[in-house]
Amino acid sequence: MNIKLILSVFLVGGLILLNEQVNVNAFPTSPLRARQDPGVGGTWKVVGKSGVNAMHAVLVSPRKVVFIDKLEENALKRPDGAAAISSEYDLDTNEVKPLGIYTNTFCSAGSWLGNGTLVEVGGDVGGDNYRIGIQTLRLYDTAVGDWVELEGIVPSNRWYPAMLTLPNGNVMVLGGSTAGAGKSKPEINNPTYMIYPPPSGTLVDVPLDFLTTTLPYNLYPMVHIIPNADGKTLLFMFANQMGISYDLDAGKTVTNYPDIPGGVIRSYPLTASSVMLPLSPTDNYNPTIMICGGSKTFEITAPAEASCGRLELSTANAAWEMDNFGGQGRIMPDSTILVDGSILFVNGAATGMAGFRKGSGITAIFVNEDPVLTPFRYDPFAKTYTTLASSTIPRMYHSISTLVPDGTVLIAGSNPQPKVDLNEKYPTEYRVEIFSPPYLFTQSSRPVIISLQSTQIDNNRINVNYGQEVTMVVQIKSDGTTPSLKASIIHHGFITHSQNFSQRYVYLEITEMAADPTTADQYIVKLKLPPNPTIIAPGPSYIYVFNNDAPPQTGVPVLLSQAAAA
Ligand SMILES: *[C@@H]1O[C@H](CO)[C@@H](O)[C@H](O)[C@H]1NC(C)=O
Ligand SMILES: *[C@@H]1O[C@H](CO)[C@@H](O)[C@H](O)[C@H]1NC(C)=O
Ligand SMILES: [Cu+2]
Repeated sequence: MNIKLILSVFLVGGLILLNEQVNVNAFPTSPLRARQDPGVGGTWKVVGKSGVNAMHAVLVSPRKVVFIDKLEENALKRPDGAAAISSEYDLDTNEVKPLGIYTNTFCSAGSWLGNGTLVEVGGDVGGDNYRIGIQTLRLYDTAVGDWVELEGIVPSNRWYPAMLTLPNGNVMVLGGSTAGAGKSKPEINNPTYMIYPPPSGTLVDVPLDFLTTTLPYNLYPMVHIIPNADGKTLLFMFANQMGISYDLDAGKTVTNYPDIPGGVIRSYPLTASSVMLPLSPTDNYNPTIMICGGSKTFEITAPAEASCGRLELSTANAAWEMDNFGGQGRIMPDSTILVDGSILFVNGAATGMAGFRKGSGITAIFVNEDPVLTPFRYDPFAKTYTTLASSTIPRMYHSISTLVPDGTVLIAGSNPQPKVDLNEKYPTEYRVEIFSPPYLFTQSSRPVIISLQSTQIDNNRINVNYGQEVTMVVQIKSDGTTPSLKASIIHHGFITHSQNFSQRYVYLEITEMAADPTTADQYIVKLKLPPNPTIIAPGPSYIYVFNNDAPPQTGVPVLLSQAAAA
């Protein structure tokens, strides 16, 4: 089953056909139709400065992104005068303000709790004006707008851990090492996971053998929830070249998938990126994982591999389907799911591995070289890559990319330096860029979402529940063609080191669409939210409707939860 079709509703001469179940065979093209304007590759614009290096990034509200760096001497200062290592970027003013982190966040991780609070865990040893952060857990509430640090509460050292939001709204922290390293080894491996808030009341580490099997390439393991109808907590875990599905409640491996072919190492420091392709109700959320990039050899002169694998996680005896990653080898790519369900592959390097510069000045050796400046748009239905407009700024080790609810992509960071250095060939990069994908330049009219559940759209999250049918009022200025709407819900995730903890894209069924008799160019659209939290994590997400490929002016921030018992 490769073709995923979305329930669409068509307006025929002002008459409305509701609940039209589209027959796969009767529909001539995939929902991501061929682009009308092949000449347009999107546009790049430098919009501001990040204040701290954007090693980690998270969209905290529709117009604000929080960056987290490692301990280093950034020019941006905290109120106490010390160099800031976290900042909040305002997409309207393009200004940054320092945030209050006081422990070292060097190579940590984050994920949202189901209640809408962000959790960030781990780091490294302390130093000037910063305390040790390797056992720190940090909380960020959008309403407060700053960090609260719980120092020393994490039971073991976590450097390079992965995190994800569980279907019950807790977060899981897994793996990493107990001390910094180029690659992991048995003496510093941390083959355990912990859950926060702890179900037993006490934070404990639980053994996870997979993290021993995959040594030494098991740092920042890739982990995703596998959608299922039973509401089971099934994890897809992948490191090195191996993937399994794991039943977290039973504590056992369910499936040992075949190794990804080709001998390419996918985990840190030969960093690939993993992405769960868009899920759809039309095929019962049949999950496909895609892992792209990496390298065969732990050598700084080794070329990156032009290789991706796709695997259907719930299909019996599924085999990896390999492709050539659009013909461009990359380590450290970022994979950002765009509003129309296509994947933007951006950033990274064509040689070497993740890591810092050795030496300095004319003897400097960069362990990642040959920055890849050209992004690709991948169409997950047609399985094709399209070359987009290039940036001019190398984005290598410690860079990020995140979707913004207005349909653009914020791209920042790159700091293959042990500490801030503005004079090297690849300096600490503070410039923030906005990439506007081609879908912002189509002829189709961009929808303006006026309200959801009768609540006007602003920067506040609207509460919605699994399985709920919600009503949206949408304005679509007539562009001479019949609006053709699709809808989705996106969890934007927490981004670091080419991973995106809990990123998820799910198409929504449009159950009804009718012209609003009171207002011209306005429509009442009913959407059905996914049935259970294995399909998309509870917590903050954004709902989008798009007209052909044209994204809305902005997606709607929601907090997705289980309905409270009546
Ligand atoms: C969410 O839960 C965490 C952990 O129990 C708590 O610290 C936080 O205050 C809660 N957030 C909200 C918004 O209730
Ligand atoms: C998810 O993480 C990747 C990092 O590989 C990042 O590029 C992307 O922007 C994130 N996705 C969203 C929807 O923000
Ligand atoms: Cu790092």
